[in-house]
Amino acid sequence: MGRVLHTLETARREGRKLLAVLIDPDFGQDRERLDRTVQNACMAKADLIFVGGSLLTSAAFDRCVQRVKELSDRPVVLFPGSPSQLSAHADAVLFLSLISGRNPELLIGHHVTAAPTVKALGMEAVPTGYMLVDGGRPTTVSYVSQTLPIPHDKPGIAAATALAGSYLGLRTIYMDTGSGALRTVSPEMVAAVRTHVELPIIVGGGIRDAQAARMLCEAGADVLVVGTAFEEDPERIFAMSEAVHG
Ligand code: 1GP
Repeated sequence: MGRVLHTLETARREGRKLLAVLIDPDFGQDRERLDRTVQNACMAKADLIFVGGSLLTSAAFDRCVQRVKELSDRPVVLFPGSPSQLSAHADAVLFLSLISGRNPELLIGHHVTAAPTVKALGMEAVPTGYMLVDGGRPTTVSYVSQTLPIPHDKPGIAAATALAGSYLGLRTIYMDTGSGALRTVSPEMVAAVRTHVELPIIVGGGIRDAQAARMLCEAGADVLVVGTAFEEDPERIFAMSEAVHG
């Protein structure tokens, strides 16, 4: 088993909560802010650094991953929006199947394109069931993926989808309302998924403060992913890390 999946499963077993700081590669164009975010993530003992986005508008993806890796003593994990978002500088890639959607390219198509490169790079692939949940407004991921998010108030659909993902052999479930969402996944939905699967549960989208982080952890999330809040203010990493780890 790879190091990142091992980290997730061990934390899940031991009841330790993890914080992942998400770096949008376009945001990485601002070198000073990127450096500060990664340095703060390390100082605050964030557990993982994710790099990726549903749409890239700059050509600096590989350079961004390289810079994050140079500065970070944390595992660097790709969270790719497309097969072009692979880099030899990362430690692992979330091998995402968008199981809440019915877009065949995002269920299995892109994976076929990406698999030989992942193998050639010798990179750990973490089999991940990605579930997009309505977060109050359309996000880049819902637009780009052309998929319908799971309704915010339907925890039963999320639980059934996650359970199907676990029967298919996926090793972790990522519930996301998308970057900059107005609402996070509800604690009720996280709790419903928690009762149906033993897998590590990753939750992201719209997490802006320590209180939201605590509620999601108490509901059963194992890993919280935060991007936008730290783009706005990299100093928030410290309070958020305390909330997740405390
Ligand atoms: C998006 O889960 C991530 O895919 C993080 O979302 O940018 O809203 O923190 P935010």
